Amino acid sequence: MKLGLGLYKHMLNDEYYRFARQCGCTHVVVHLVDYFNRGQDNRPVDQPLGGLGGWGVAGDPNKLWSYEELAALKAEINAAGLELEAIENFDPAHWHDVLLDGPQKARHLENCKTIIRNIGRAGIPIMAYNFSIAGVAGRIKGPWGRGGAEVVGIEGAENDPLPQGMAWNMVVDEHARGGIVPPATPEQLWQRAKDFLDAVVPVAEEAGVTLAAHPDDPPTPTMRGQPRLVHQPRLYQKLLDLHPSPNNALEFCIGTLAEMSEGGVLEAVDQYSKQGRVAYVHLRNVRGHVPSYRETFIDEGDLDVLRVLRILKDNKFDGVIIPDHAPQMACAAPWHAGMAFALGYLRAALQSVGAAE
Ligand SMILES: [Mn+2]
Repeated sequence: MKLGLGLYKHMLNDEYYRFARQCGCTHVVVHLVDYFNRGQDNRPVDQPLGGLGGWGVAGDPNKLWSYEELAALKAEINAAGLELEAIENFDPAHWHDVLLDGPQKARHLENCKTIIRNIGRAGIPIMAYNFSIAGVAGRIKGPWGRGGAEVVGIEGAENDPLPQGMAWNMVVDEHARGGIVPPATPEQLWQRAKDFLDAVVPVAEEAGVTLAAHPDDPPTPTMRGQPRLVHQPRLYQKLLDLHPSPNNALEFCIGTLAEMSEGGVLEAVDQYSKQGRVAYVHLRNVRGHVPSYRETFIDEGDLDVLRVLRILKDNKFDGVIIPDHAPQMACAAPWHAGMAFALGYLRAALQSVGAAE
């Protein structure tokens, strides 16, 4: 297995690439969406949080990620001695009506296809997405970690309705004139996911790109009054079964699986890695589960990380693992310290199960 680091858009520079290499990473996963763009209460010092107004303002709806910029990014990362494994998340500006079943749906499906083609042409193997109306919302943060480290968690779902002009916990229309996004039924949400996969899986196959789905984080059955797609481990299977193609795969977030209320996280790791449908892994630890949990340092919490790695190894997963989130540590560089701690632990753990590369 390979060790990687996820980098937010503002981290795409040589200093962060060197930091990743120094921590033992061979790969990076890149976020091209600027989650922090003009965010009211969301600062770029940690994983994005935000309040009811969301993380920030989504990107330019008319400017898709071009082949040229993706190829240049890959070249820059390769020059730093790293591989670019995946682009994580579409920009809600480019595909919100795929999620909302809105009036621009046909155009937004074409946007997704164009981006997938550009990613494939640039030689980037994976496009990861999170098919979620409300997105990563409703989380709280406090000094609840070991030694008072700042961590995120939840206390119940945030079901204040999603206002018009928001999707995926970002602002997609700053001029929306009030009202709420009508709540979908779970059946409607699954139909939207099927419409999406029907449209993009053939394009991904042709482009040599693996599509990788993140589960809903936090995995509450609803968020902002909207249903969630993958909020129990078994629902990942339903998503895979919508399309048998190996290009329909998973951005396998084991921390989120551990937060799910039905449990069975180790069985889920076995079930999905055995099918060869895990594109890459988010690995972090957590204490508790929906409706109340806290993220923790990777060496504590409810999840037996060494057992997870042994299962992945036994099932011949040889892709990339990234730490996903880490607690903020008390020093001048809280994000770096948290990630370095998690990566050091993961590197030792991979060596101890005989799966380091
Ligand atoms: Mn994750």
